[in-house]
Amino acid sequence: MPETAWKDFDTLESHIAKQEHLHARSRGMFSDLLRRIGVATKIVSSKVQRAGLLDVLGEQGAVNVQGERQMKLDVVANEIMKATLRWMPSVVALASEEEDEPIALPAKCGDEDGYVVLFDPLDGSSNIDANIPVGTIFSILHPVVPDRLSPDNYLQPGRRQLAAGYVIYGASTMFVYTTGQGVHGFTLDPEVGEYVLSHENIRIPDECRCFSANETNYDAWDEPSRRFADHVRYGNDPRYARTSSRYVGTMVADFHRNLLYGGVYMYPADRRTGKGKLRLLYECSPLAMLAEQAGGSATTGTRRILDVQPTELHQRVPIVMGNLVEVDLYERMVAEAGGG
Ligand code: P6P
Repeated sequence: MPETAWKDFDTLESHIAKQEHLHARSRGMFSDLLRRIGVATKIVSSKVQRAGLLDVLGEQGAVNVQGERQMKLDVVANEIMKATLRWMPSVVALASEEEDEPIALPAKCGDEDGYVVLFDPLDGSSNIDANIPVGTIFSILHPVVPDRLSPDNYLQPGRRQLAAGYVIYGASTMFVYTTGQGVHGFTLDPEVGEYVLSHENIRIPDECRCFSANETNYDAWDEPSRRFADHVRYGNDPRYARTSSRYVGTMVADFHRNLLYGGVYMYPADRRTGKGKLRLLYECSPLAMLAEQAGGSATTGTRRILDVQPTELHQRVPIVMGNLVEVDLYERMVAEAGGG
């Protein structure tokens, strides 16, 4: 690292501390919580980076609440997140994609000052055996009632999130987060063991370079979704002259690339079930907060993702997320078809 860079050696810890004043009631607990999420993800990163050498590849041999086959690393990452956060004096409850129900914790502080942490411990885990990037996604809320396990505390619309972020375990490990003051990215320096500020105030470029969707589902999409995909892929709009189809199958990886390059990610509802695949509380809401903070947007087609009132912990929603222009266009096409 060039000498000059050390002068500005801003780590996740120092950057979070600067955000601390934004949460006056937090008395340092907010910083502690974000730092602990950083610690947990460094541990997860160490497992992911050595996955081929440890007995953590392959399936766990169980099915989670989602009805999905658990990978060994799903379980490992989930246990690391729980073990790292469960002793936090400020955390009143945890909710995980890998847990059927939320977990109440014996927080020491008054519940009204506490935090509820929701997370997907290893997003895209089915890719892990092929060494394709995976990620951890987290969302932080304040509880709204004293009963720690009350659904009111976690069934909150995404606009009430205090912070949201993800860690992508790829060619490098990056921690990307927002507290409502922009989106900032930190690259893990394995020699130092610190997340170092590498991408300050990320803004999504106003160019739709990437179209990200599982296009084998095209025939199951409703008409506006098919019309939107055709417009971006085959239309004669010069805006899409340089647009390429890019789909990893890990939401965090597809989101991260589109955040830096510009692009749109879509996982519409299946026409038969009327449901989307991605989970609202610990996938769509946190990434939607990041998208909006970076100048983008995220919609179900008829509603801003951050305004969706959750009704159950593992609720799934359709989502189109990325450049503001594309999300607005999709919403218009849905409205023209009589949706919304
Ligand atoms: P499909 C991974 O299982 C995930 O939840 C997201 O990370 C990813 O974008 C999506 O599902 C992939 O789903 O149906 O394309 O395999």
